[in-house]
Amino acid sequence: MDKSILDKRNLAKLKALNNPKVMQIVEKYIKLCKPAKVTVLTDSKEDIAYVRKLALDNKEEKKLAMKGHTIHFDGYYDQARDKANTKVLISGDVCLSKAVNCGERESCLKEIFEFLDGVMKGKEMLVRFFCLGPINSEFSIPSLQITDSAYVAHSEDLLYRQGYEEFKRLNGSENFFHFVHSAGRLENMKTADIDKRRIYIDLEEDRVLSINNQYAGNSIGLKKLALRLAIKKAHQEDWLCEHMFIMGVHPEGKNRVTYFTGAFPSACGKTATAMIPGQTIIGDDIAYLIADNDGRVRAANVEKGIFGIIQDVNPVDDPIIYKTLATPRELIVSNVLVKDGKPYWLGMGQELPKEGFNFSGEWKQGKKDNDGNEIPPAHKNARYTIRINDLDNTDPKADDPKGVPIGGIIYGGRDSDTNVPLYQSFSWHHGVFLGACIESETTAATLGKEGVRVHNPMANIDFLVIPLGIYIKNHIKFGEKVDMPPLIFSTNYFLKGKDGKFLNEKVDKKVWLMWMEGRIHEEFHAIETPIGFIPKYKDLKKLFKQIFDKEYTKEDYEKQFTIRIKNLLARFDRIKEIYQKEPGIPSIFVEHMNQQVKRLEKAKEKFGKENISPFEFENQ
Ligand code: SPV
Ligand code: MN
Repeated sequence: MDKSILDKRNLAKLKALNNPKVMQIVEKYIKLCKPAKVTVLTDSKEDIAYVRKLALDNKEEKKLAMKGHTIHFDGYYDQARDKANTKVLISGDVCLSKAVNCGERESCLKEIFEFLDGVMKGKEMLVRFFCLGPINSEFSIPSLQITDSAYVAHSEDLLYRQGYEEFKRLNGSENFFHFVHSAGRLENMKTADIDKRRIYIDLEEDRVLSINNQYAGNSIGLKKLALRLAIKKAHQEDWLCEHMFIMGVHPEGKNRVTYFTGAFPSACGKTATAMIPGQTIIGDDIAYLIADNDGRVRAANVEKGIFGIIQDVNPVDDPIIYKTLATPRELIVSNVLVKDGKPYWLGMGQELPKEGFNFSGEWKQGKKDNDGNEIPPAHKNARYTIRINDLDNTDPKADDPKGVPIGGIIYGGRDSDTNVPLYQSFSWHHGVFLGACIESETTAATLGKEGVRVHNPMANIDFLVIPLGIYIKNHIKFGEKVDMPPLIFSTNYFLKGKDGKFLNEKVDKKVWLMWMEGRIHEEFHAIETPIGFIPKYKDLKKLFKQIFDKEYTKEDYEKQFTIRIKNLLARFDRIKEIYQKEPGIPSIFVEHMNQQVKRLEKAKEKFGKENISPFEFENQ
């Protein structure tokens, strides 16, 4: 190895790990990417500070007026996850699933290795070590990140636990993930060759290769790229790897905490749920779930930070995050509007300047892009990156190596006209069915058109690397393995009335949460409907009064909880069609689908109408 590229000091840091595979990987990508210089980083404060400074020196980040705050811009066409160019590499013609975007391994590797060849010429390669999950625990997965982006490496310091020491604990084992990323050729610090953006998931080598991008959902190895590798690992080792938050729910006046996980498609209220006032947060995006020896499900946060959507974070709707973003600390914001060193975003609760600097460069109100579309002041998918323990509501068990026992699982979606705001599944199996039937309208978190209704089982479809049938089977088996499976609930915060207005206030989710928590402790009865158990009016009325001192009317309840048979049947028709094309769907799932449709048809016949009031089910 050329000593002017990898000097003695950096080499020594690698050697101290005593891990031949780490050495091989680093050497391989030095040879291929041809960086001018390689810097190996440990968990030391000095090394972490080095990365932070490098992001500024490289101009990948700029200081904002508030101490510790920096701004990063992704390119104009690099503002969200690129689903089309993210592929799971498959050898031969193994049939995965309609839902999984696959590429032929050999030709994809050939392509991306060509793109990677010399891509770091004149640049500095950073070699970093992190740990997915709490360190030194059952959940830990050591991960090696190689990148030429100091922004990526800096973000990972905020988002993941340090892992250099974890690699030492590996004792030379090859059991780790690795990620190679390059932002590619840069113009004004933006990726120039966006048309050559590729993210290839190579399950055979437990690695992901990602090139020509900067947006964190594409670039940061440990986030959505590791999620894909971990889904395969979980499948092989009989645990679950989910696109879920973890939170502690604390009902008022009761001396207890009940932990929940929740899976919501991107930009559908997942972080907002985990941040409901008065509760505690463990994680907002990715969870590992294991069945413990006491017959319980335990979950741990894979991350230690939040890469959250900044739109609509304001003192009224998100007071805790707003305060964190408005006080000095180390944090990164991306793709917002900057004027005089201050960041501005959509829905922040104040008027935005008419000009400044944003993801399109110098910006003035009315500026249009090349396609003639007006450029908003800040991108809808603009984000903030913070440490979770910088929030006032961090759960004391956030880093517990044992994780936390899970009492409930919530599946959410964005649905304007079909699902009631809240219901509970009849059983674990029915709950798996419910999660596997999530349908949601697309958002700005992925490239492409917004507002299109798509099927998104367990909100995890974008990240699946195993056939959907196997994934569902794993969920079914997982619940059978434990004595006390969590109760499974469904929420929909986006139901609209005939006038097109939302039927619920944003804050109502706190009431739903307290009802779910109470159900786990057998404090509420419920009404049986064809889709599952829904809350009784009297219980919600009490909760609204207790929590918000608000009169919750019968009319509101009835509008929200009417069972919309026609829309539900249409929805299950759509989903049935998707599953009919999927190989290997477990028979128990098909059975649930058939029973579900039958129950809806029976109710339609019995009540002789398409929209049935919850009171009718209560009185039957
Ligand atoms: C999501 O889109 O689900 C996110 C952000 O959590 S990203 O990192 O882009 O996946
Ligand atoms: Mn996510």
